[in-house]
Amino acid sequence: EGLGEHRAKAERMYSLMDGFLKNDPISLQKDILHHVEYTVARSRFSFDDFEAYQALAHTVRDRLIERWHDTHIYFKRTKPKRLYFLSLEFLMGRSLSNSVINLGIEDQCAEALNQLGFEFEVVAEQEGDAALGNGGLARLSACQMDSLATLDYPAWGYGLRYEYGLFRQIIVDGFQHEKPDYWLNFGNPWEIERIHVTYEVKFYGTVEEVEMNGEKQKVWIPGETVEAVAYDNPIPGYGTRNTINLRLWAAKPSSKFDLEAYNTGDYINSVVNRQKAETISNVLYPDDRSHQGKELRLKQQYFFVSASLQDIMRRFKEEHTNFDELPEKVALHLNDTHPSLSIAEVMRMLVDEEHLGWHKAWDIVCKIFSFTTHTMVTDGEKIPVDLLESLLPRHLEILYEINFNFLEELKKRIGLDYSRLALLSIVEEGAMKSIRMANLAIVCSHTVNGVSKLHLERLKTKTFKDFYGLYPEKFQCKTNGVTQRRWIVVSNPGLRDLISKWLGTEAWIRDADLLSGLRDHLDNADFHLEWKMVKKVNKMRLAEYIEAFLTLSLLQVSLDAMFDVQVKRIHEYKRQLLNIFGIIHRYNCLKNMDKDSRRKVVPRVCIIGGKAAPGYEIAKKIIKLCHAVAEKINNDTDIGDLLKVVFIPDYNVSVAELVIPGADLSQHLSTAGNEASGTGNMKFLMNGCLLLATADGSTVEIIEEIGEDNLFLFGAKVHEVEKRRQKRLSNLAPLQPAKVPLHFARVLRMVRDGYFGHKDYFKSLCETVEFGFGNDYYLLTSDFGSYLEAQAAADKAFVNQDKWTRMSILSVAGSGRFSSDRTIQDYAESTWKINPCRCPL
Ligand code: B1H
Repeated sequence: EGLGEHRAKAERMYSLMDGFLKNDPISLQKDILHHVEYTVARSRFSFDDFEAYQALAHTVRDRLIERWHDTHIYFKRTKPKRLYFLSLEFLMGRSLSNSVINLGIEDQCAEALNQLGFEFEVVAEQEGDAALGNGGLARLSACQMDSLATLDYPAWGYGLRYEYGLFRQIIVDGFQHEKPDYWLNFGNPWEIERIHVTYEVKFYGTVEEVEMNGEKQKVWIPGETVEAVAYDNPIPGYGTRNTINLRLWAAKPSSKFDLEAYNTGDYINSVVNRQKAETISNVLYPDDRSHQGKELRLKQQYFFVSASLQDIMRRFKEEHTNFDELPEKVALHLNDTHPSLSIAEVMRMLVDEEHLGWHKAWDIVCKIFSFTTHTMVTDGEKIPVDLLESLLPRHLEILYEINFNFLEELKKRIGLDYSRLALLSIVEEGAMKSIRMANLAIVCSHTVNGVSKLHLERLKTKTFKDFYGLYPEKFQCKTNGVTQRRWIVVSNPGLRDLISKWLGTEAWIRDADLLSGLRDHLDNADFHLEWKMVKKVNKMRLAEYIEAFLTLSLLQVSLDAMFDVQVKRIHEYKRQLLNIFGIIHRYNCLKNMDKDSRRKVVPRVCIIGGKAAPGYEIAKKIIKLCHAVAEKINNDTDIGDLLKVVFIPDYNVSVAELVIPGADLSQHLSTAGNEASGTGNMKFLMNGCLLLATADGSTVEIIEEIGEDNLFLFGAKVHEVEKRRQKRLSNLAPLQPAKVPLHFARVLRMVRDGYFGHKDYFKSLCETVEFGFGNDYYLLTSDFGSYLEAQAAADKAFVNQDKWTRMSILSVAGSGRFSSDRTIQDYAESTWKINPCRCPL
């Protein structure tokens, strides 16, 4: 009876809806106008580009929700093993273009807008970036979500909904200033607030021992409760109905918050205190590659971990009764060490709340976690024990117990070798006792992934050498990749059309290996012509952008010049300083040339962009130096179009979408052995931009695909770096300035002596590469000569446009391996053991 009633109700409701939303231009127009009037609350007779964006975004959102519902109903019905991708950072950028492309409705949307008097590109430009992450690691998460959806994997992303994303960079007088990125200001149509999906997250308090069924049990009596509210972000796959979920948590004061204070009558203070809860998810930490051990950061991490795991466990318990099934149904992936408190939290849930007993719980935990590390350095994330003790006392006990058991096991294997035991221990003793998060993640995960072959090699032989000795089977390589949907289809429509035309298919958008088919046309003159035309149009777009924001300096750039680009976070190891020194050297050469020689020079536009962490002084000085050099060179009438220097402010995902397709040459200058992978190189490669790079990270594998002849390689190789550092230090005692190449010394002296002004300010920057001071840890001195040679080779190749175009075509043709689809499929098959689960149409 109950069932019959339910069915009748369902049928009546279904008949009220008229099927799925339609995607023809007229239906889209109706929906856009509907949203103009009822969502944006503007008149359909007068709305501007931004309001058109909002209305179209809601129109697209409705369609996303439809597929997203179907996908989840389908997952629920088929109960596949699910992957939970845990990351504190996702750098999603804009969503509109990506969504309409993945939904397959771009032409219809463009036409619909057109008939309403708007232009799709202009409307799409209205959207701000979602910048909930710092750099490569965070953008990688975003690319991987796109691949997970496209390949139909039953996956969820979990993250934090920061109210302030990565700071906006503004440049005043050549100096970086940080402005808050309050990105939710104008509403966010791409998220769905789930006010009923909330969990309590607890902090502080004490641990007590109680008797339960005659056994002693630990219970955590927390001191503070905060509520986590879910915000769901649909992630559509391309060429599939599957639309997966990225669930981001926001902190809200709990209804139970501070009950005490209410009762004692301190009403005002208790309301004020409630607000403190919200600060947890307020702001993203802006330090790429460094960890601070601050309480708020730890709170963020646990808040994220606790809410996600409660959600995951609730879903598991809805479908299953026995925790033995957990490893067959749940894969938890740790994106770097940032979410690795998850390990202690799962133990706590299974032992304290589900009463499984330590050994059984441990057995399960060891089967469900996988871990990817993104760093080359040994000195990873550490959490001071003091902080943990007060914030998460029960977790600290659990971590000690995990470590105790691990060390006991270890003693059986390696004996009482205390110095080795100390190195491997999860707990670091010493002045500041702390938990080594990487050690924790390695011990408890079934797989430890490196992000390039070179990175994995480094992990095995250096960073985690001792762990590799213990668990060789855990260590695997999953070379990073980027999604060709965003990095070609969205950002380079000209190239997309050209590729599809010459391959005779769009199948490469789901299968990037097909790009190799472009080699068949390597010698076709028409193909070359069209190829060059696409680049020219993209350069024009970029030139307009540069000229628009640099109107004050009236900078004009020539389209015949080589657009030479280095965009990425500013870091000493990425050696933007080497680039600037190279530019100064080029300037010196030009100044010394006669008219005749000048005519043969390839004009350059040197473009640099990137953010420095707010507390990273040297990185900030690099930005200032770049501006100081630009001012000198750009205003030297003697130089004219031959050399221009541009700093693009506020580099982010949407700026990258404009800059990368317009670049001829891109620079990836990290001292070999420092860039775990690098992913910018892959994006430039896919866009037919030639690389000038060191043999570091994933560049080594790019060389495997396209051959050394198709990029400009320079600098010390990984195995040479240590030697050179040693040599450099042995030079210290009797200083041997003669060893410094003349060109390098001259450039350095110009900066040092104030040729570009700000002599005092640049002093400490110069010292980083000087002997007796910073000792040039990143080897700019010894790589400078080789760098200049690579630059000369690039100039030479550019003169021969035929050759250049061939190299460019071969770059794109060889980029298939660097699709995140390949990475994700590899993870799915060998690490997560999940299968595609394709929602029927
Ligand atoms: C990478 C980070 C990172 N490695 C800490 N490590 C952060 C560390 O906010 N934090 O605390 C944020 C980011 N990011 C990068 O990951 C590597 O440097 C790149 O080489 C690599 O390509 C990228 C993706 O694997």
